Amino acid sequence: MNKVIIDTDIGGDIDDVLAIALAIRSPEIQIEGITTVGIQSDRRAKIASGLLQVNNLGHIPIAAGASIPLCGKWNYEEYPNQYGEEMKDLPYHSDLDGADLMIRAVNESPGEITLIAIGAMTNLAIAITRSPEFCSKVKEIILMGGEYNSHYRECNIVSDPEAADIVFRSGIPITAAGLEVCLSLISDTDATIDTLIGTGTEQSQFLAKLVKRWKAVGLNRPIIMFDAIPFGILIKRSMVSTENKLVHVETKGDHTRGMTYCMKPHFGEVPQYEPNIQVCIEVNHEALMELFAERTLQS
Ligand SMILES: [Ca+2]
Repeated sequence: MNKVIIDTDIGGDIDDVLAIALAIRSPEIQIEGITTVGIQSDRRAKIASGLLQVNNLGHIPIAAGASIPLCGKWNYEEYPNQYGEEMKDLPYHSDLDGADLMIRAVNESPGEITLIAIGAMTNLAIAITRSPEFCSKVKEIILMGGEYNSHYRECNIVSDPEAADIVFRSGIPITAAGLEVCLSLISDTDATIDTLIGTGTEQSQFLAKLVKRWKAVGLNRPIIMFDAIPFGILIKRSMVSTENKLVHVETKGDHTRGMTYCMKPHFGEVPQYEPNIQVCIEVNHEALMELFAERTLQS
């Protein structure tokens, strides 16, 4: 059993809520709390609350976390498009902010909590800087973010590069899934809505409504399940293969701010540096999407 805190920008892209639904339906995962990040983090918390309510999991604490990044302005803004007025009275049972909910969880279960980071890493960075013992008490971080074999400013990093930099330098064991291993995790949007409606559970009706709202904002692309990979890793680590790399987050460049930069030897020399991250280089997309369909769409 893996105890997790899920740190999410739920409500922007649709994969967060679908991936958290996968976690809820996975006996390998025990959710100890959910923290939200991004513009209108309180509305995001209410969307998470809606998902927990339809699963009778209203006791799990949710904290509305950082709504601005460390540098004070989002480089990338995405409002929670799946929020609806019917959610306005949904409760979430935590007075803590995102960082303090994480700190409390690792203090209560030192060495046991995996932090799943599927949004900008602002809450994580605040927890790391706020609590001196935090890093030594976290079991590991599994995150979706960055791009490790080409140059691209991936959303979760570019949203708050300073926060990602703090996380990548923290010394906490990190496994990262970059964009390059996510793009084959595709689910047709209309087929997903049809399947969810056909499944007929309270959760599937809730998810169908959210997918329809997301579709209405007009991204005009299929669902890409970026955020399912960290949960797939927890469910079955052999679903991915990884390589140890030293990765820096670029925080200053005119054109490169928010990129992840992998150090690598170019002349066959022995690297003189210590890796800080296990980077996913291959993911069993078929197995993960099968798991997603079985556990999230059809139950
Ligand atoms: Ca996300």
